[in-house]
Amino acid sequence: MQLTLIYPKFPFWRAEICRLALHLGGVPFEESHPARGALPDLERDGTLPYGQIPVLLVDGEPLAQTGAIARFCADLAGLTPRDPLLAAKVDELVDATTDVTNLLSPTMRISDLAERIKAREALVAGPLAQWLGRLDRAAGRALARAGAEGDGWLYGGHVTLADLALWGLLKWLKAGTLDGVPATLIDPHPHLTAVFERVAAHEPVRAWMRRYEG
Ligand SMILES: N[C@@H](CCC(=O)N[C@@H](CS)C(=O)NCC(=O)O)C(=O)O
Repeated sequence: MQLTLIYPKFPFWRAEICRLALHLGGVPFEESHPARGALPDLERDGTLPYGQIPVLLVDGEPLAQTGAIARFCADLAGLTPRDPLLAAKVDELVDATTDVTNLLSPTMRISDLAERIKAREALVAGPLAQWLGRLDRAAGRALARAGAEGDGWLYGGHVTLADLALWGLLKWLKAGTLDGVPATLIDPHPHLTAVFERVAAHEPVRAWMRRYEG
């Protein structure tokens, strides 16, 4: 099976969880890094069904939407829990990660710095704080249910898309590169912090991320 992930060479979580899942499972894939401004042309020629990225070409057939692509990659990689409920809980967390991202996405299009910061500060004080609380409680419940056997992973006792998606989202929020979003935002959330640190310390993930440092 020929797999080509279409996304810029940038470790944003939407693409990164797909790349990481394939990498962790030893599934070969290629990457195509579209130029800035190329999306309309790629939509016109049928490569991007909804005009958005990421898209995974599977033997030339475009698969869109982060959740669907990530689940497909995780299935190929053997990272999806066998228990259907746990597999669905993983999907749930990936979708929740998308919801949080969607809160911030409109602010990316605000060109005026002061306005962008104001919009993000309102999110940080309101909906973003509420969503981080929800994610922290969800992670806390999953970690408590997994117990010591879970080895610090949310579901199934091994790394899944749920851990990778949360880590990727938190890495973005903690980076200090989003004007108006303090890098300390996650500090009051112990379960999110635990998941973040568990993934960040996972050697195969560290090895993969070093590719962006060169
Ligand atoms: N619902 C899509 C949203 C993807 C999305 O918003 N991607 C951004 C880049 S991270 C994009 O394509 N933006 C350009 C646009 O929406 O026109 C998904 O879950 O994959």
